[in-house]
Amino acid sequence: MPIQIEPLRAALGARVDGLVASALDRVCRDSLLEALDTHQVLFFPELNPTPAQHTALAGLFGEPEVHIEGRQEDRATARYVDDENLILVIDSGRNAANFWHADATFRESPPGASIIAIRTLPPRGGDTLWLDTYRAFDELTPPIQEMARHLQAIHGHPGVSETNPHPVVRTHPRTGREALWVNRGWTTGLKDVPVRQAEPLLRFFFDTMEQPEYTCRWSWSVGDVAVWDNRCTMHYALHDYGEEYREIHRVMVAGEKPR
Ligand SMILES: O=C(O)CCC(=O)C(=O)O
Ligand SMILES: [Fe+2]
Repeated sequence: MPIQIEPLRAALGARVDGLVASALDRVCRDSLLEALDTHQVLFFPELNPTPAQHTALAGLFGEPEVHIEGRQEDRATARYVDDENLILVIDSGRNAANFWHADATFRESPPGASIIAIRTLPPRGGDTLWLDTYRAFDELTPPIQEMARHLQAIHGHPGVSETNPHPVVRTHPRTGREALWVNRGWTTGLKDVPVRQAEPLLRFFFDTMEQPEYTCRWSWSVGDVAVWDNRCTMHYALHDYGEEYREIHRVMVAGEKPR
């Protein structure tokens, strides 16, 4: 199946046309992975996958993982689309995700990619932003890059299941590129660095990362699908739609221990 890949007019991201959700077996997996490695986030307009097709699409990017809510308080009320708990329902009432983060970085091996389908949209608003964390690293001045390479960050949060240290600079296993890999959502400290030094350093990293120039933005139509590489991007779901309802379905695929 020939697919067309059109880069967005932004720092990262590409739109993929020509994919048919019912014929994923005919898709060239290598060309999709290559597109993800080049563009970091891919958008499939109005792909409208069924739950089985959603999981199958995710399977092209890695091994789908059973979805366990990070926050303990959310576990009892978590809703899944499928019996295997691979597809989590995320609604605007329980988790608006309007903060810069990569997914579940508090885990020892955080997910390698997330694949979401938008199912219900508010009448207006509800776009999502992604940010290029390779670029965030590349734009640091060399002595600061070198310092960052020596640091480990603590990822966790009161109420989430796990806390783990990860390198502040992560090397992508396929592209070999270095990304600045701390995020305001889950990074709480620096390993073996006193709070008084860690806090301003983390604030410096967050402030230098979170620049509009490093981002792309997607305005959703119902049925659109997005896939992002969790190793070299962060994202932010804009909550600019008040009390309106918004619902996405998410599959995550396994990643490795960051190095
Ligand atoms: O709702 C969105 O657009 C993205 C939410 C999010 O952070 C996620 O699914 O990981
Ligand atoms: Fe997220």
